[in-house]
Amino acid sequence: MRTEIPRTHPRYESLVVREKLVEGFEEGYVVPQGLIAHGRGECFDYLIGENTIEPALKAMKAAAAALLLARHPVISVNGNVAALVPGDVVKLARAVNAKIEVNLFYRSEERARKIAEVLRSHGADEVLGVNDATATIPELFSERRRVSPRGIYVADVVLVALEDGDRTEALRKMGKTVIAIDLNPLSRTSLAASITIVDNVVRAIPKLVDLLKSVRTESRNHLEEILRSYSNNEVLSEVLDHINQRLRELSEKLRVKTRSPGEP
Ligand code: PTJ
Repeated sequence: MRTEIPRTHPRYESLVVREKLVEGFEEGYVVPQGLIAHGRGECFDYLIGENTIEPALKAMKAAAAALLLARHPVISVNGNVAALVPGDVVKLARAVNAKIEVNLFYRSEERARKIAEVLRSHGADEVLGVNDATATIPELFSERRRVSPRGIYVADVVLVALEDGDRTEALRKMGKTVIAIDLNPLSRTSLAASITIVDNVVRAIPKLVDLLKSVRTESRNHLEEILRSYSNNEVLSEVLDHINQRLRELSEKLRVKTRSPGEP
């Protein structure tokens, strides 16, 4: 870590996460826009309470079922994800036999290579999307359209984090199940994905790996039932209800504190 953060600092965890992104930026694989995106995420994390909330757990269960039932699952990795959770991405890929593919909004071959190196240094055997991003997602005009013909292009289930709405919509149009991890329940990605986990990627991926240990023992029929009964809109509504209720409670607490003792 470039800056030593005192362990006693009340926001130690959050500051360590920031440092990881700054390191990735200095090493040239996180883009400056990634730092801005993280700040946006932090703001939503404050609103949900910096915890994995019940609707996120519901979405994770559906995500675990979708990944276990998939024939060609792929985990898509960008600069921020590589900086924050490289080891957990490798663990998740192993747990569900998924391929890992680098896919970038601000694509350069040098960044893609660096991200693949980071993932390999955390144990990935194979990383797609570097030198082989020769297939194209139809109706998508950003650099994210470039994908591997052995990876995202043929995947039936794609897990994305800190994603943009355009690609999520384009992947859905291709008939794929998209699992998104996004702290903003109102983003186009969150609204367009098949399953949205509204949680910080640093909590969500390790929790998903953990959850898979129990979900993987379920029968195929039961996994299919989990997916059939899942409603992403319902889960997103529950996230908004959670934020709404939390803000009301916080506001009430402040009101109580400001009342003088004799006041009704
Ligand atoms: O590495 P590249 O070139 O692919 O670029 C990556 C970024 C993140 C810059 C690019 O995908 C981008 O611009 O993303 P957006 O459109 O800013 O969307 C990022 C979304 O992720 C926003 O909805 C944020 O609230 C959310 N977010 C930010 N940090 C986290 C997060 N969600 C989960 N965990 C986080 N730590």
